[in-house]
Amino acid sequence: EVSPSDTITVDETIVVEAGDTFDGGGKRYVANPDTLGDGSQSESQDPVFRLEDGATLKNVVIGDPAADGVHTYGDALVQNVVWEDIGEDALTIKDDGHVTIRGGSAQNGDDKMFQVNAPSTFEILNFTADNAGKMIRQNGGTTFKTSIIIDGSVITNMDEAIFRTDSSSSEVTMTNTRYSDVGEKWYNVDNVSESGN
Ligand code: DGU
Ligand code: CA
Ligand code: CA
Ligand code: CA
Repeated sequence: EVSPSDTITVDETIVVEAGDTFDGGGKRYVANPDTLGDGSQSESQDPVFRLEDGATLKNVVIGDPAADGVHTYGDALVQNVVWEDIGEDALTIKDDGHVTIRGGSAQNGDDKMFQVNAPSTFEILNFTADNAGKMIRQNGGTTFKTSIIIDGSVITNMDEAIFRTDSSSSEVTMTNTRYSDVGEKWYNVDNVSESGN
């Protein structure tokens, strides 16, 4: 891996407007801890990137501190994004949509990596996930349906699970993925389909 030589401190959330693409060119973006957040478990932090409906975020390294990571509002593509040290969480689905993460990696989350707060299809393709409490958490107590698709990924060192939900309608399909030390793997997930793992 080549470490980015350019690091950009983000003072105010970078908004990628509907349908637009933000290409970071491999540069590292870090949160200003005084304005966005210090990457702790505080729930009052702002995201580094906010993706409006149809936005694409690509070729970005999110460094430490990562505050509240990336928030999506609608459909989004997150391609070749690396979280070097997850903040409160790495990415949150804030509004209904089809969110795709393609390539990239995330590591070192104290609790959640991906937080699902709205009905969605969430595809995670060719991704590397290491060291967190859980990789994906549907917001506690919610009963909407989310469909998780994981393919071609490598998942290691989750204390609790790959996916945890409280919703009996949510589902996960995982294919062609290597995993180890992922706790219960599926925590309260009623609908699981797996092959080639
Ligand atoms: O118990 O605190 O949704 O980070 C509820 C949790 C939850 C948060 C939040 C988030 O509300 O984790 O998006
Ligand atoms: Ca949280
Ligand atoms: Ca961390
Ligand atoms: Ca959060």
